Amino acid sequence: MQSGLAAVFFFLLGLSFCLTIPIPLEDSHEFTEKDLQFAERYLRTHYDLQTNPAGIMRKSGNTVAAKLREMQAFFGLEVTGKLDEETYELMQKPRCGVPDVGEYNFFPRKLKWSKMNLTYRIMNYTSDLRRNEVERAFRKAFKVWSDVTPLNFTRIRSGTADIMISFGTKEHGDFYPFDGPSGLLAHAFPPGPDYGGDAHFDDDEVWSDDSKGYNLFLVAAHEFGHSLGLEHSRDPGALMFPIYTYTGKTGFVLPDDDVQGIQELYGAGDKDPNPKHPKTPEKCDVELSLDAITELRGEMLVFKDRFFWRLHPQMVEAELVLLKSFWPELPNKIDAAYENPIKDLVFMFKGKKVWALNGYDIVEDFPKKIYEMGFPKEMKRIDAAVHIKDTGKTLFFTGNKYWSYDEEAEVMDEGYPRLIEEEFAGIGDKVDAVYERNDLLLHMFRGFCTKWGVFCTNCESVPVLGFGAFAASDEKLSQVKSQYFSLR
Ligand SMILES: *[C@@H]1O[C@H](CO)[C@@H](O)[C@H](O)[C@H]1NC(C)=O
Ligand SMILES: *[C@@H]1O[C@H](CO)[C@@H](O)[C@H](O)[C@H]1NC(C)=O
Ligand SMILES: *[C@@H]1O[C@H](CO)[C@@H](O)[C@H](O)[C@H]1NC(C)=O
Ligand SMILES: [Ca+2]
Ligand SMILES: [Ca+2]
Ligand SMILES: [Ca+2]
Ligand SMILES: [Zn+2]
Ligand SMILES: [Zn+2]
Repeated sequence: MQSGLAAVFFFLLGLSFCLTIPIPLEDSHEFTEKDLQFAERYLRTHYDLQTNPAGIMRKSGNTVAAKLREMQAFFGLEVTGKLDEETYELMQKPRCGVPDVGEYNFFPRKLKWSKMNLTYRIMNYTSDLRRNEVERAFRKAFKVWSDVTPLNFTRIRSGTADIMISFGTKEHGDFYPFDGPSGLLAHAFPPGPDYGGDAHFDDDEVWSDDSKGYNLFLVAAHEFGHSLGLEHSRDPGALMFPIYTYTGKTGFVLPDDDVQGIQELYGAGDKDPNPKHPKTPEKCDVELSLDAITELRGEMLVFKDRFFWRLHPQMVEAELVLLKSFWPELPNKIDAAYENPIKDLVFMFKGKKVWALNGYDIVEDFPKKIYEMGFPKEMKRIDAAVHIKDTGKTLFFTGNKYWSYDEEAEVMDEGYPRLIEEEFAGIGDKVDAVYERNDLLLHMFRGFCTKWGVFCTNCESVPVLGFGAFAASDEKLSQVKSQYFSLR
């Protein structure tokens, strides 16, 4: 008995010198001690990683691995249970301080207010914005939720409100301290008495009413979702997704996933001014059509509305992310995209504009107008684009025609545009998206692309045209075509 206690005591003593629990690592990556401590803290804050001695004694590595797996599953990453570059990158993104695992939400699930008239009070302000800007941001944020529910929010200036709002830094009165600039942005408590419903904002952030720093309205709208009883969503398009993405200055519309969530708790209101709530695309939706496809440094990106799927060559599952989370300056939806691997650039098209991207960065002098590439001035948009590595040409599809662009000379080839129907008989007279795959075929998409093997294992792709055929005679071209069309 005595010695048992002593053992525990010494174990605890040992603990205080051993700051980091072993974190399983992906072999090829190197992390510093500081990185590992950061990762551990992240898992403790957001995934209820327990650092109690009993847990460590029994299965230290397992617990961390399990939490890593939980996190990777939440964000749709490859689930390895090991810390890899991608997982670590995600940990560093600015986010909400509320944990992602429901059971750890300090409280039981499905908490909600039992009344529809709720009050809020702004206890103090940030110096980053004028007072009326702060008030407007909060009013707008509450309206996001009252528009789709019977809830009413009334601001009071004294006394105790249901939702008390304050700005604080580091330790600020609860046991969930903030962390200085970036990292945790804010947190809020689910419905209940006292702290219940309250929302705290980290005043070490720079708050704004536009794209600078963090947009107070967007973060507040998310936090008030917690104040009303919502948990984090795995849907990267949802407002309740835990990671911050600036989605543009005007026209915020609450995504469908959040509407479903809040209406499950409070029902629908009768005054929704904008009943069109964007849905997040699903890759196996039988009615899915695509906006654009391109490669980017060995990954394939498949664009649809505000999103794209990332497909790593070694990964089974495609990861869905918001376009704005990668390229905040790009529009919310694009028409066409292609990669020029020699220049290490991806070109994206929307309307009459084209952007050149080097990784995350927009190349200087872009966006440009597409007529600067040689398209007629009156052309309104490009439907699809693909770069053929073998020939150095890029094909642009627009309406029922296509063009060939010489990447090296940076001019349009003579003799174009030609009719799509003439050269690619059978595909129809319009193309949504096209890409060249390692199988040396152009894959072209039009309308619903329900049969695409890269996405759904029970689907098959529709390969069209051998790429070598571009340099070959017309005779060869038609051979290759008929061969592949017969597969459909
Ligand atoms: C809620 O407040 C509104 C006015 O702010 C009032 O008309 C309504 O009766 C109140 N509802 C309840 C249930 O108290
Ligand atoms: C919300 O407020 C409006 C206007 O003040 C009122 O008509 C409505 O009854 C209120 N809703 C509830 C549920 O109290
Ligand atoms: C705002 O109020 C909170 C809670 O009362 C407090 O912790 C914090 O220091 C205050 N912040 C400012 C900027 O006054
Ligand atoms: Ca912070
Ligand atoms: Ca409260
Ligand atoms: Ca398109
Ligand atoms: Zn949150
Ligand atoms: Zn707090």
